[in-house]
Amino acid sequence: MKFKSLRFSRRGAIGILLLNRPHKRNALSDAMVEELDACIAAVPEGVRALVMHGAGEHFCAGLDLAELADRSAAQGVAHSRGWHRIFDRIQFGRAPVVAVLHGAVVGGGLELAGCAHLRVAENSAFYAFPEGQRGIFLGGGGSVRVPRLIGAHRVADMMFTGRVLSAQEGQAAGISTYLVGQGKGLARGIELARRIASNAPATNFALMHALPRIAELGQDAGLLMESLMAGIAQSEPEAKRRMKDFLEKRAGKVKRRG
Ligand code: 1HE
Repeated sequence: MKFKSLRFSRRGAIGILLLNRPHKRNALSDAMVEELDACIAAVPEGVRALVMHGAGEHFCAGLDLAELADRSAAQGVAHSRGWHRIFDRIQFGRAPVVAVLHGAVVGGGLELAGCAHLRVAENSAFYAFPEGQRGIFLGGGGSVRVPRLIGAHRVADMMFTGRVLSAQEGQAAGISTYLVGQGKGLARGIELARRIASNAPATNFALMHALPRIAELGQDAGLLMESLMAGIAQSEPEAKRRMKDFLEKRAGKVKRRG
């Protein structure tokens, strides 16, 4: 796959997607967002997990402000809906995504990171929604996805006051679930993606597609959907094989850490 602002490479079952516009701090131009869409659509069949990271000093500086030209309200809505469609395809695609975050993860960059299924942050990462200071609003799904990670009150604080969260604050708030040293993020991201890729496909499907929906449902409907998903997953031959492996002492136990 050849792109101008992205690079896609493959390591076995892992696909590695690099935001590759470092001279503009990986700011998301319309062309780059279209390329993201094309890249996700063309992920080869054998790729079972993706790692997304950014070239240069930063993960992503958000919307390319040079393109925020004279849009009418209707054009603004259409533009935002375009991002929603594409970011939804990342979140609800075929392969889970591990985002590796470093440097600026701001505006649309944080919205993009919010589409991923796991976030690994290097200690250089920082998070902000400068939209609040630029006189605009979130438009790439950030007001839906990021409050689910850190709460609407923290998103509002970041936008009202221009507050910037450090990597440590982002970890404590729930943006990342892994925090690693400078330059260690990609290796950790690939290691986690390999573990994800080794899961039964039905498990990864359930985690990507059922769990976020169940979490939004009321208890009755949620429990029913959980039962449906549980029934489907456990009836797969792969699940039966994995359970038999455990019972016949061929599979690893859960071990205490450290
Ligand atoms: C950009 C962008 C951008 C950098 N659009 N060109 N996002 C923001 O408001 C964040 C704006 N960017 C920054 O605050 C800083 O650039 C960074 C903290 C990300 C990086 O700082 P630094 O010192 O490493 O780089 P720089 O010198 O500021 O930028 C290098 C170049 O990238 C420079 O261009 P040059 O031609 O002068 O070399 C910058 O203009 C360019 N650049 N960020 C365009 N964002 C769907 S709604 C989503 C709404 C949003 O995302 S709003 C938040 C936008």
